[in-house]
Amino acid sequence: MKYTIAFVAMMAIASPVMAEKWDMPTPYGDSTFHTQNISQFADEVRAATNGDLDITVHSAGSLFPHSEIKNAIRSRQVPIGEFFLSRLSNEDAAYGIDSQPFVATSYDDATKLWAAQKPVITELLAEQGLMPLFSVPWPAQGLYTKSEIATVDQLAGLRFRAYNAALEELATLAGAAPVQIEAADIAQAFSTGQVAAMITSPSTGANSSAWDFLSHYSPINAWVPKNIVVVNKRVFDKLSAETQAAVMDAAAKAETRGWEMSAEEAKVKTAVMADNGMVVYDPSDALKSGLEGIGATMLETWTAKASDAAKSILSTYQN
Ligand code: PCA
Repeated sequence: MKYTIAFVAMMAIASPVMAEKWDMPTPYGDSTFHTQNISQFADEVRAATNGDLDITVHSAGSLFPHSEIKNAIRSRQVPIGEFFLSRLSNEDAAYGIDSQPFVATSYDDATKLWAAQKPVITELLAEQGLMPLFSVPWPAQGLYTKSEIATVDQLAGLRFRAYNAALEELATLAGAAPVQIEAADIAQAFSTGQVAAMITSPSTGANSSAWDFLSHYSPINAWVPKNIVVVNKRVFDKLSAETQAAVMDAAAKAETRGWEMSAEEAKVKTAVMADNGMVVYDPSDALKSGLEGIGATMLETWTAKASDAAKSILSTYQN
């Protein structure tokens, strides 16, 4: 009896300070700047809450495969996670606008596009009980091949690594054969001959040692796609006001820091590829105009599928 009372009393004192532990899955590996950024976010939340909220990052799809992360947060299997935003484009075109070729191709464009996109996708995510915390772009996407590509025609017939529906569509329109492969599996897919070309950032190219299986890189800078960190709203709402403020504050810092890291990556990792012997060449006018033609077709398809809210992103961005 005495023990019980003492135990209950102890629990009453102890529980308000018991640390909340959150698992945070991401599809990307530890050497990815996004993963480093979210790890720092987790560290800052832990420090700001004196350990009351302890977030553990699980990288490289080790906790959930990429395709399941959003639904795992929705169903509260995990409270928080990171994924590639345009992977949700099958749910609503609004999620996919940052992966449409030649809509936003620089960080300035991407900043403007995110400002227009954020309110629309915030509302869509809220319908699923989700809340975005921050979003960070990858460097602009470039073309990786085994020889110099002068025109889009030269992509025809190539097995082409894709990471979302838009890239699959682009590859198909170029006459190539898209194969979906996660970033963490790139090196293996190339070395086993599953694919022979890809479009991704210098960041992912360098992190997967592209020079081991590819020789040419062209910074076509076709789009600037983003990752997003999302939290389950019900779980977030249960946190104390102080902890919520600490999370929001760390999120704002992570977004600013992440955009800076991304710009730095674009420079550093392109140099790393050149240092490792890859031929870095500017796209020819013919290649550019061929890709722009595909982009225009894709944007027509996107617009045909887009809701009024999704279309408003484009008009806000373009005005
Ligand atoms: N890297 C990720 C997404 C975009 C990028 O630059 C990938 O290749 O899967």
